[in-house]
Amino acid sequence: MRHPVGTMKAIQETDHDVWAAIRDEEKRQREKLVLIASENYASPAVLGAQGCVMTNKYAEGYAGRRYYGGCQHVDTVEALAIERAKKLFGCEHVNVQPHSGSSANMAAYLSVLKPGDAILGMDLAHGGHLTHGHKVNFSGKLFQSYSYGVDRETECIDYDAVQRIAEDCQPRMLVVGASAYSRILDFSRFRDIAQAVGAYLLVDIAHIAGLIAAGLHPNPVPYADFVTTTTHKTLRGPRSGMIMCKAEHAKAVDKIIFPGLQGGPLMHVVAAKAVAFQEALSPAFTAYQRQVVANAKTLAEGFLERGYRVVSGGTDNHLFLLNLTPKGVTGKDAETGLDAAGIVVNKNAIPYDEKPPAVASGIRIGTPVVATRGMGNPDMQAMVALMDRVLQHVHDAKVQREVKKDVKAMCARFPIFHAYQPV
Ligand code: DSN
Repeated sequence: MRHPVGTMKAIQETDHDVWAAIRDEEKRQREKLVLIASENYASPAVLGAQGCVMTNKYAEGYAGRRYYGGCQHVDTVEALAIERAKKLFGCEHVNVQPHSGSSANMAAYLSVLKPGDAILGMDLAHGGHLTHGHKVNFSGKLFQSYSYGVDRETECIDYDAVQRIAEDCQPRMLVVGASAYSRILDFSRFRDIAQAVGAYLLVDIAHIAGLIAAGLHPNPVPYADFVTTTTHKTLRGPRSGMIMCKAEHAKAVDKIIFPGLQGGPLMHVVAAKAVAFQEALSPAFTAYQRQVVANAKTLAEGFLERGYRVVSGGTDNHLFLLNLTPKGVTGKDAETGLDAAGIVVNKNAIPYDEKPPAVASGIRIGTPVVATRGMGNPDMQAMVALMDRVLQHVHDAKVQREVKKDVKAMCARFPIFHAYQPV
């Protein structure tokens, strides 16, 4: 091999089309302001591990109980990932093999439930997630699914209403967690509701895992039977998943992940999780998460000052939803207009939205990426001004071109590493 593992040069020489697409994607990430709440920029060390030779290794099973020879070194990284995850979250047991958050959730359900059992989760249309019981997803097809949402006035979870719904539908599993909810989740109250109806409690912390690791959001581990997460959002690791649980569920969880649902684990990704967890244990990571939260607050306040409607009136975490109805702009048009100006967000339904999801009345704004770039509160204020300008003239290409220039200049002041040596 002439090139170091994972270099762009090697790809360029063997596959120009893929190389060009990766180069363009890197440029896009460098030159645009990414405010997608579920995205982050992984470190060079995480990317390096994810592009390493461990992708070549089969390792079905668990350390010391593999179905293949030659697992000494992948055993080492899996043990490190487990040890570090336990330190980060204080869990009794963890399985680091789920390929994604969806796989982790499927495993949590199937470790203790049977098809047809009832589950109760947050409605996707109110900020929940597909895998929490949506009818188009395995979780809504395999199980009898029920949902709770947010209060129409406060736009926050109404715990008394959750309790009433739980008493009515008697779920075997209460599912907590969201992909578009900006407030602190009360895990102790959810645990009480689950206990009152004899349900298992599953908390999916995919969005807030980094905040929890840094102590900036309460940790559900002491309360929940199962805690699942992705590893690539606020946690800033590789694109993957993980499942934590009480010791009593350890055997069932391991068995359902392998051989129940998955074959060979992606050991290069497990290695990258170990690297990311080590990074997350550092004081720098806590400082980073503080900035994520501070940036979200500054952005939300900036929009409120300019007369925008922020769902629930503000944020306690890394994201918030803007309700654009009073501005006469749809989520879809806002997403398109902002992207043309170099600012990347996603259209998002607001609670009780009257528009279809493909149009939506809002956008979701999150700060993990901009904080990773090193941007702080003054930059957020500048960003509100730029976004406001685009949203006020959402179809105006001239405004978009002008803002794009400012965005590019702002991004240049906060360079990202090059994932690969530029060629
Ligand atoms: N698709 C993710 C998000 O954007 O929140 C959740 O899985």
